[in-house]
Amino acid sequence: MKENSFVSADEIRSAFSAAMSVMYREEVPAYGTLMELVAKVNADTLAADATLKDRLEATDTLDRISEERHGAIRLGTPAELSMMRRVFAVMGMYPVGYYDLSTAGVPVHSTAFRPVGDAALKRNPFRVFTSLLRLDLIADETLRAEAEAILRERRIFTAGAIELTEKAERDGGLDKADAKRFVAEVLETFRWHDKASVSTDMYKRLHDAHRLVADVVSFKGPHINHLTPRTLDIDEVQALMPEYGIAPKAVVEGPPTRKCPILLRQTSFKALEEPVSFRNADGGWKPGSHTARFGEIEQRGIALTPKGRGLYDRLLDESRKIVRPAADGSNAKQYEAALAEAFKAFPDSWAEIREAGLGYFSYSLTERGRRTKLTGSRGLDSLITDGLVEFDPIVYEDFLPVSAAGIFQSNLGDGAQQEFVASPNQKRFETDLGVAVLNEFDHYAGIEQASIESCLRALSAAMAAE
Ligand code: OOG
Ligand code: NI
Repeated sequence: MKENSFVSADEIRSAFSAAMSVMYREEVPAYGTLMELVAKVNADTLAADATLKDRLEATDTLDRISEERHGAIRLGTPAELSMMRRVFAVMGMYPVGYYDLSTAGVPVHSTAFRPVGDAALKRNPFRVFTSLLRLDLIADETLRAEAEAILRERRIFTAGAIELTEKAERDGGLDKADAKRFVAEVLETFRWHDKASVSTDMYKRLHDAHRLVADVVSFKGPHINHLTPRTLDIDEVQALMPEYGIAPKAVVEGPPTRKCPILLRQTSFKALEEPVSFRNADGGWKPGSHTARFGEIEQRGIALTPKGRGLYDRLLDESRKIVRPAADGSNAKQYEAALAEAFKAFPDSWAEIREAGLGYFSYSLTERGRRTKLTGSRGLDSLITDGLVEFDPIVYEDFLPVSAAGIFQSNLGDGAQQEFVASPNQKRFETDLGVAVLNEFDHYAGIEQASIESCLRALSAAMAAE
């Protein structure tokens, strides 16, 4: 087969995220309502802020706004994780970052499968936050063995999905017809099953160990548990959710409201209680319910350097020492105030953030820069001072462990708070995954460096042409 008949990985990922969106809207109508609210708030925000609209147009991100930015799944076994990695690779999604959630009382560790590189992210940024259950954190050994046995029996990928993944690996891609079939087959893995694969009794025992254990072990597959569109004004969407008949979580996770957004802010509506039938010993079905699926929104800001991230972590920690957000929202106002107060120490202009080396920027030539010929070599700062080069923040494309824990917790119900011994185990995770995860900081530094080199090259090419 000729290589140029292959559909690009970016295109397969776009088709996949669009198909997931349609499926999830059908499965969870409240998610459709959230999407409508987000679209309205985004349109209002753009109409009121011409500068924001211009910058989004200039940095090529305006048409990405209404698309889903991420989803999440929870897997049960190392074999599922490593196969999932191969499936996502066909769509140009690679594991970036390691998140240990045991410290936050959730028995999983995670990575984000996402496109890497500026062009792929611009084409479609869809990512999947992927967690692997850690049965090693469950104390009850009998239950652990039973859960392992149940998970060992299930097959979360269709034969077609496996066959097409192997074909893509062998041939280096998929043609149009295969790509279409691939998306349809892979979608099956993420589908909701309203028939559990365990009895009510087993479900209860798993649930008592941890709600998340029940969510992973009781079903035929890792149903997508939320999708997340991007909003330009998360505070507004949070405030309007009740008017639209959806119940928001108590507080927005991440940094406070700022002029210059940093990292990631996210909130969700609480998971819905949905009807599920459980297996009877006599082969019949018994009605019950399960709570796992929700909708989320995110607002992304600039990717921070290790120095900036260190400052963020310290300030977040400080504010949480003063007020810990309660699940019922009773101290939400106090928490917001403490957070805003602590973050006064984080500069809030792009120029200051850049000068202090706290964030990553993408550099480009100004109109004047494009008409200018450079003689001799000049430093970046003086090119900026002279108005030849300008800079835009590079968007943070990853996740935050404290925020992820907050999202998990608000969707596990108030009684689910549980303590585990902190036990990050990135090595184990990578062994199960089959590869090492990529380092997010290297990625942003690479994009920044490439943009600087491209400016300098263009300026000296103009000089050489004279
Ligand atoms: C994943 C929660 C984490 C996020 O946006 O931080 C997450 C889950 O509930 O499975 O999606
Ligand atoms: Ni999420």
